[in-house]
Order: sequence, then C-alpha cells, then structure tokens
Amino acid sequence: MTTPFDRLGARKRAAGAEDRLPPGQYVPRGWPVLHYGPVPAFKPDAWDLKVFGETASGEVTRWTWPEFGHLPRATVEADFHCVTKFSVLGNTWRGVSTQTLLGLAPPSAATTHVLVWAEYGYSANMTLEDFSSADALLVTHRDGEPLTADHGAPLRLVVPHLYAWKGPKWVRGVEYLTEDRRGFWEERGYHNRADPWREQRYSYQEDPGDGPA
Ligand SMILES: Nc1nc2c(c(=O)[nH]1)N[C@H]1C(S)=C(S)[C@@H](COP(=O)(O)O)O[C@H]1N2
Ligand SMILES: [Mo]
Repeated sequence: MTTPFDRLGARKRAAGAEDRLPPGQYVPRGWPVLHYGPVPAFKPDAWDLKVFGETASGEVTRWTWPEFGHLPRATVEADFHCVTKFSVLGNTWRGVSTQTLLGLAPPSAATTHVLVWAEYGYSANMTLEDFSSADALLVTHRDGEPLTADHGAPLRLVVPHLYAWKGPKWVRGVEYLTEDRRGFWEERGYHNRADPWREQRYSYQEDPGDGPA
C-alpha cells in the first residue's frame, strides 16, 4: 500500500537526484541492509550508552534507555552514501544530535578524535569536528518510523557527509581520543576520512595526514 507519506518521500528522494549523487554512486530500490556479523537483540534493561575516554570531567557519562529517552530530539534531512556505491536519498532522520551529547558530556580540550562503539566491538573513528557536525545524529527514527533491528535499533549514528560505515548501528559508546585510532573498517583497508564527494573509499588513497599509520 502506498501512503501519502510514501509519495511525499518518493518525490523528496527524486528531487535533484543527479547533483545529489557523489561520484560512482547509484540509487537502489528501497533501503538495503548492510553490516558485518549478526543483528543484536535489544534488551532495554541491559542497554546503556557510555561516553568515556578523554572527557572534560574525567568521568564516564552513562545513560540508561529510559534516561536517553528524555534527551532533546532533533530532525535532519539527509542523503546516505554507502561505500559499496548505493545512496539512499532524502531520509528524514530523527534522534539526538551529537552536539547535544557533546554538550552534556563534554570532551577535554585535548580531544581531537572520537571512536564510536557498537555491539560486538564494531567501531568507527572520525575527527571531533566530523562527529560534531550540525547534521550528525544518534538516530532512533527514519521517515517517522522507528528503526528496525537490522537498520540499527534502538540507536545508530548517522554522519551524512561521510560514507555510511562511519555510522555504527547498535551504538553503545562514544570514546574521546587525543590522537586518532582506526575503527573496524578503517583497520581493514577503508579510508580513514571517508568523504564520498572526494571518493575516499580505500586506505591506499589516503594522503599523509589523513590517518594514523
Ligand atoms: N554495528 C555496525 N554498524 C554498521 C555496519 C556494521 O557492519 N556494523 N556497517 C556499516 C555500513 S558499511 C553501512 S553502509 C551502513 C548500512 O546501514 P543500513 O544497513 O541501515 O543500510 O551501516 C554501517 N554501520
Ligand atoms: Mo557501507
């Protein structure tokens, strides 16, 4: 069944699609599911989100699922680019902005990078600047619907201006770092910076300074 919301979504996704596609990308049907390993079960009682590492206070900040539910929400309209070349256009993401998280659990002045941790040890690294982008969101909903388990429920990161592997599904932690450290795919041959507009797909394309050895 096509709802009015779907029709709105389709139009929104099609508008200006040519100039919105980074080099080498195509628009697939629907929203593919892609990840390494199994889909974790969400256990609300056991779930928490921890901010740790080089925090300003030296303390760990921890939210349970009910506590996280009280944080202010934000909405971001953005495209989603996977390094395997599909791009899902015109998503309406809803969640808690990384700027809100940074405000509630500030990093030390020496923090330059962030590792975002997910269930089963998946991680993605980025500069503090990329993480604190105004469009970066810890997402709970897309196009008005809660995320499904395979798309990262209850919580995933979306950083629209980087390839989508920089957005862990099933997020559980944010670690502040004073030097860069590669995450899961960045250790396995993918580009440390991952800007889709520069087609920064693989680590062999890195320039000196793009990442740690
Ligand atoms: N925990 C976790 N998050 C992950 C991945 C993963 O393997 N594990 N894969 C990433 C990759 S490569 C992509 S393209 C997106 C895919 O998100 P989707 O399945 O919702 O489309 O999730 C990212 N987040
Ligand atoms: Mo991806």
